[in-house]
Amino acid sequence: FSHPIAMEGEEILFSAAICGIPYGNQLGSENLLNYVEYLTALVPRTQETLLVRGDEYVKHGFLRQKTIEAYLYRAIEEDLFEVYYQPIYSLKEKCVVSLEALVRLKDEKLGAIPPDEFIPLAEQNGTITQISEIVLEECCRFLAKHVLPNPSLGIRTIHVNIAAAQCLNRNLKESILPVLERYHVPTHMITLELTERTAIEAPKLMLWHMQEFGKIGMGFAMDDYGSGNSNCSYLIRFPFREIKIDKNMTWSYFENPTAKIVIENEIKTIQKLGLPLIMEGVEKKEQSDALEALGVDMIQGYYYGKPMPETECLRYIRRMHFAKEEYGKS
Ligand code: G
Ligand code: MN
Repeated sequence: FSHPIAMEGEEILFSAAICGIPYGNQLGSENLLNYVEYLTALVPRTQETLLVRGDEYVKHGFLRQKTIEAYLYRAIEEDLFEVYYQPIYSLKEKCVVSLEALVRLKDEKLGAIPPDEFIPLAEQNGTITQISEIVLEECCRFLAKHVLPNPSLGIRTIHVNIAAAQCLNRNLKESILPVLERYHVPTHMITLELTERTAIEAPKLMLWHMQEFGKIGMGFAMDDYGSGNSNCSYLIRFPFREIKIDKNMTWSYFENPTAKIVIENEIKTIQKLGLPLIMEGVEKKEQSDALEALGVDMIQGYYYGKPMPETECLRYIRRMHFAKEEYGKS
């Protein structure tokens, strides 16, 4: 394998890995090949032949992944996902103006499965598309039942995350719009959140999607701004309607003097572009006050509320309005 093999005039280089699997028979023959894939993906591959050996820890990780994957399929089949809503607070209007829908998954035996664990798996095996459809449907039901009949709640839009796999589908709009229509939800009441990484996977198609959605009044927010690379090019290339600065950027703003300078400039750029800005991951009052002084429009983070089930979220918003009115009177 250390020399290229000539095939129809092309030189092809193969790499190989030898996997050492202690007690492989415990995994069952149907899992063995998957385990080899899992194992080799963990190690950076070079041209040289590698010996990859899985220990108990690696095997445990593999089996956990298998269990969660099986549960994902069951959760889709049996409608076991829950949608939580996290408030997005306007520092200018001093109230909650929108919500981000966040999918949650629990199991009696497995406990709460963190989204950081099941979302990447769902992205890998393609079930993310079905999960996103479930979340969108749930948001529309929530909007129709609680938000549309109660304008005094002040909720203008719900942010819904969309995945790269969905954006590769030219019929994205055709898969989203009928759901809104079924619940009589106006298009501006759903905002689609997209990470930098997603946007760049198929940039031409993404641009076209954004224009098509723009025509029907549906906007895109850039999610996790600052977590990918070549950030400012995204601002130039794509017509985002809103920018959400990643929570890690927010945290480094308050910890690292260099990050502070860089992020302050990013904020100014976004403001000059006239784009509304949401800072994520705000956990303390001092952070909220400092960002308010910088003219940041909106804040999302534990300080203004964790992701909550719908009833709790509605109660929370009403309590915030009540507190604001009481404060106004005094
Ligand atoms: O990538 P995205 O921004 O969509 O991720 C949102 C995730 O961040 C949610 O899972 C939510 O629970 C988490 N989150 C939101 N606000 C905070 C915060 O203030 N602190 C921490 N640690 N996590 C947060
Ligand atoms: Mn998001």
